[in-house]
Amino acid sequence: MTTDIDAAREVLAANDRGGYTVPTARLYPFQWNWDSAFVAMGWASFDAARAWREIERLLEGQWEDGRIPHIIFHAPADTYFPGPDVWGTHHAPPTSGIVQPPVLATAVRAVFAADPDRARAEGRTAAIVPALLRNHAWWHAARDPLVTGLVAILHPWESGMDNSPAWDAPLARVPTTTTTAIVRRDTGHVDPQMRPRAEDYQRFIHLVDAYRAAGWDAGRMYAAAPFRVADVATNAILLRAERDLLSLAERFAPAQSRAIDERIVRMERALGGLWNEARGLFLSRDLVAGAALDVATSAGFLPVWAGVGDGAHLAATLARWLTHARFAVPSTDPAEPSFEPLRYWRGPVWAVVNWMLAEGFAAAGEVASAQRIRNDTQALIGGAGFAEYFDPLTGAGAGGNRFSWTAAIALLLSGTSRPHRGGA
Ligand code: 9WN
Repeated sequence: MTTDIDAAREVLAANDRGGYTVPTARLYPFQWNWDSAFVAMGWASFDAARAWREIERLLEGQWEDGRIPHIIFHAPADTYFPGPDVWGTHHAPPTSGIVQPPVLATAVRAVFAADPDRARAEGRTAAIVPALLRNHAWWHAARDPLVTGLVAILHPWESGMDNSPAWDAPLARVPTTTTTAIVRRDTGHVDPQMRPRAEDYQRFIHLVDAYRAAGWDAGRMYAAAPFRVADVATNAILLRAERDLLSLAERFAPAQSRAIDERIVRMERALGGLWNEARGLFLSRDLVAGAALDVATSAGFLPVWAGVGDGAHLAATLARWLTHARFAVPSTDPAEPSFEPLRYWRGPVWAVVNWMLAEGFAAAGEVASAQRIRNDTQALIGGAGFAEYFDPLTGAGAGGNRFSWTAAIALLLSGTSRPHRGGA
């Protein structure tokens, strides 16, 4: 009989394209940055050697300047738009030119801990840590040039929460004109009602055109950006990744520990400053308008994953949200006018966000909230399979299916690990 664990492993195996895992067939036929970090942790629950390959293949896309792009186009596929020709980054292998939430250092630390072959774990980690150090240095230099303690995202895709209602106001400022012809493929694979709207795509591609025109140079992109936001999720994820990198650096690059520690102190203070008492939640900040983005989204809980914030207060806010939804954690507060239960990041539950929140609440001593989130995530996957995301009102699965990061989270939540396959 096939168990849920076997089924989750089979999803990863089916999406394996030779050392990297696509998020799902057809809809996302390349390697995505933050997907791969979660997926590596999933692989590590039963095949640590494969987990290391996932990370190393992602790092094949790292640029000289340290950035790790959000998509690595290892092999051609015509089922996704925008492809490498639109990005025009001239990197080998081809990549996009924007980034995604930096979960990678957290994943490396987790794989390092999970690998039963200690000599292999030591060797692989020692080789990877310099790349992580360069990547985090890039984040601070390129995206926080004024040393505020908060990094900026320059495109909604960089948040990984593409059409979050928190981006509505700053995105409205971005023109809908494009020099690139928009030929969407996503709406041929899944219900257009669930995807970002046509106007969102015009603005997304306007930004790609603008940054391509800036030669993908970090400084010119930052200066030219009509969309510049201190995303609470990206900052929480980077702060958490800095803590994980510090732990790795203490062993593998002790001379770097002090610089990482200084960044942590700066980020803790700045992230704490995004707290909004009225909402009982953290809010992202529009760096162009100089104003808080006053929309309650699940990103606003994520500082708990970075060890920042009052866990009890956040747990109370979550409990209030859940009086309007059956399943934790909706990506937008169901009481918000912009809440849409099935449209991508405007309401649906995403397993990766749930996992980070459950870990964060547990570490903050909010055990009941952590357990509620874990139970709901397992119930959603048990009921609807490894869907891309889930309706928080009905539990229905939506978007793509046989999704890698959902399978990876199922493995992490199952907490079981069977003997490793081993091998190098
Ligand atoms: C753009 C792959 C990615 C995720 C993102 C999710 C979606 C891409 C898209 O799919 O974004 O990067 O084309 O919609 O929003 O979080 O990494 O699963």
